Amino acid sequence: MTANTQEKTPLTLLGLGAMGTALARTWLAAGHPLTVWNRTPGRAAGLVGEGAKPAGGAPEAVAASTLVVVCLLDDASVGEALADADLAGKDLVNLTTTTPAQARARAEWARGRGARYLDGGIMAVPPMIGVPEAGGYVFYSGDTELFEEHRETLAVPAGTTYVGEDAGHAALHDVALLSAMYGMVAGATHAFALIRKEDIDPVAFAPLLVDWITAMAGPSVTGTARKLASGDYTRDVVSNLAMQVAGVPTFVTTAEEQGVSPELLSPYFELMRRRLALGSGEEDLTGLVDLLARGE
Ligand code: FVH
Repeated sequence: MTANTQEKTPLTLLGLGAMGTALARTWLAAGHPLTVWNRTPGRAAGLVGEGAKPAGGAPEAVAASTLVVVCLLDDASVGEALADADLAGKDLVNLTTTTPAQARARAEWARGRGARYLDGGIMAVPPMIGVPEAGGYVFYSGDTELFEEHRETLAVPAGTTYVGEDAGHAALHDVALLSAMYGMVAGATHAFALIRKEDIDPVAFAPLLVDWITAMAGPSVTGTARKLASGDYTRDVVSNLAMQVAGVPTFVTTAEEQGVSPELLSPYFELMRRRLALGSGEEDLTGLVDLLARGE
């Protein structure tokens, strides 16, 4: 241990998977007295060597500290793990990835058992935990007072970004950002497939792809946000929808020529065509947000 444990908030951590173990190490290194529990007991062994106190069961682990952090596989495992624990007077922080509705239901469930509740969505992978320069952080939402009281402790493994009282909003931010990531990765997957059978080195191609995605991401995301906020989708349009839809056959035909399935891009092109059919040719791609959200 590297710091004076007497000044640090004691806490309990349930779940010693890849993420739970990474979290635990940072609190131990920062000098927090830490009680740990994992369904499969063997996973606590290394952490006990680093100063963690193992609990015989989840109820015992919960009883050990006021601040209880949970990082389990999914919402069902949280319910199972805490089924027999006395949560009265506890500050429950749930870092398990869930849906917004599951987070709201879990907040109600915790409040009904006498606990304050904070939900978290981790925007990091385990190697980024405890490495501030890696840029990882956690979205938090739910009980503001709980967040403020434990802010310093929660900031030990990664940065903190509080997004409001609604317990579902941390999960919503988390899933929204990860969804955007999958869209980006899907685009890169298609791009690599296009060059796959050619004499093009994917390693040389990669920085071209990264630079292009990076250059496009900022203006595209910020521009869409501004247009959504103003309600005017035709202002400051750089590449209008009519021009972009006219280019769709080039993308589809190139995929055919390269023997690549267009299945990742086709749904997006279909949305573009539907928006154009509504008479939105002078807009950019912002209107597709409404097509998705309203199902027009
Ligand atoms: N690892 C990652 O890259 C991502 C980064 C972003 C956030 N996620 C979420 O974090 C939660 C935990 O993820 P993890 O990486 O620690 O996951 P695993 O290594 O698979 O460990 C799962 C732990 O959950 C325990 N567990 C599973 N089912 C139950 C149950 N019914 N009752 C009690 N515990 C359960 C499991 O225990 P065991 O299998 O060792 O007995 C592990 O401790 C997760 O929501 C990610 O989406 C990680």
